[in-house]
Amino acid sequence: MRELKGLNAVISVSNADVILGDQGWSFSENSTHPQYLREICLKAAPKFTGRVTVPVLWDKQQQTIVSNEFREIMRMLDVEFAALSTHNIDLYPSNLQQKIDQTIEAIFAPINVGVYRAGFATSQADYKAAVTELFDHLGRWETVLSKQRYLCGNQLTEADICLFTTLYRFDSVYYSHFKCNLRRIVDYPNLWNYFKDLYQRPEVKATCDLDIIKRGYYMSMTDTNPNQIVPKGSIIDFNEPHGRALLT
Ligand SMILES: N[C@@H](CCC(=O)N[C@@H](CS)C(=O)NCC(=O)O)C(=O)O
Repeated sequence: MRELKGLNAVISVSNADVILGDQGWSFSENSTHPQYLREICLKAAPKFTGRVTVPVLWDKQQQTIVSNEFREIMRMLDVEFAALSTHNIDLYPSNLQQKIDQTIEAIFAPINVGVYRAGFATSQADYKAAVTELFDHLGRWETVLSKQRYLCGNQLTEADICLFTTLYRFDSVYYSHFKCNLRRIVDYPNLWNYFKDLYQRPEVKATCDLDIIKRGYYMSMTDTNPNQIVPKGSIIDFNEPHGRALLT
């Protein structure tokens, strides 16, 4: 969202280290702020003892956390920062707001969280329920995307950003590491072309790094992957033609 809205000069980014260690998220290559995200969170909430998660939107002037919730930060960058945006793009247009909210909600539990429910399941029944629901919902969006270019119609919206993040990791991480292996995204003609359509936007591509993603998952989760071996595949060409412009 930061790239799409052209907010790079307004909001800086500190990337956490790739591997999530015992002390939580760290910033070993950034000397401009504390080494651990927990220390940063404690500045905002000194009594906090809960999970420290990324992303965090930090207010440098007030020295506090604005938000640490994905969808809320996405909306803030899109709407609250609109006056500072250098790109003329609105991903939450007033005529589609209800549909966008419903779509984001509809994909969150079964898809965005569903892959984690499958991957972290500790019983066959929980795994089966999560995987069944996940692929059921992917199948539904496959049908929707056979008729329209984007999730909410013929323009890119916040809902597409939300689905993109899961689709990007799917074939290389969730399919094997999280056992979401009924199908790959490349096996769904519409989802796959839709994905490439989003990926091939320069602002989207600029934020993507599959090597970092793979190392992050396969090397951090040592209970499921104790030898920290990062698989070589999948061989995927995200730059293939997508043909989606025909739908608009
Ligand atoms: N409430 C947050 C949760 C974010 C979240 O779970 N982030 C993960 C990485 S994708 C994390 O930081 N996990 C660290 C941990 O669980 O220790 C949101 O939905 O935005």
